[in-house]
Amino acid sequence: MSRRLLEFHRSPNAVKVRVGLNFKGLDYETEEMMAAERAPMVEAAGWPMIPILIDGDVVMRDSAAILHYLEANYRDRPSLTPGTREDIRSAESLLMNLNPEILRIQWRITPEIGKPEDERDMERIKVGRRTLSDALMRLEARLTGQDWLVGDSMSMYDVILACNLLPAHPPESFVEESPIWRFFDEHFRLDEDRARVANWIGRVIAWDVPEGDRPEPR
Ligand SMILES: N[C@@H](CCC(=O)N[C@@H](CS)C(=O)NCC(=O)O)C(=O)O
Repeated sequence: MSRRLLEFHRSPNAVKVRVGLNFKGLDYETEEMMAAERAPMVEAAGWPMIPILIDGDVVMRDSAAILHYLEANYRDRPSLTPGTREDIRSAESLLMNLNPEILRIQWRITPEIGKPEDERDMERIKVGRRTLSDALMRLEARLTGQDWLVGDSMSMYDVILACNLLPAHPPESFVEESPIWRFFDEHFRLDEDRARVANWIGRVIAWDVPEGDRPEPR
């Protein structure tokens, strides 16, 4: 059975899906899409965005929906679903609180990324970084006594939130390959201020590597 992931390789939403597939040990091929040519995405899934997963006859779009799809349909594989209803609720409410703030900060600084360095509004960038660091204070505290958001193993909520926070702890290969990720590396890396959050992001993206280099699922 063929499984294909249409993606922009360095998109955090694509990372979420690769982490999910890798964690579950599901084989897949990736196809890099081009921002200037959206027809293949629209043809495959009826919208012009990645990630799109084509799993045999099933087509899924939207990273969180894809993770839910994998969880609901590959239950004999290692699980990314928290073990209790309380943990699911607690993780969902954490995401509901943090995600809008992360997105707001991202949107505020996005226009600066494309500008030549000497035209960037450095004050806006600094405020963005500080606001992000402040927004992560409680998460930093939560991760003090535990490795994962809820329970004692990685869940899809770790995958979603950690990948949304990739600008705070950018993967080295992304930084080497892309000016956008160099921007985040230079201005948004929070490894010192929010060390536990940074380490936790690292634990999640440790799954975005070739088979053989991955951790053991728990
Ligand atoms: N909610 C969607 C958002 C998908 C999304 O925003 N994808 C971006 C890449 S991260 C995209 O394809 N944007 C179109 C573009 O960059 O031109 C998801 O989680 O998958």
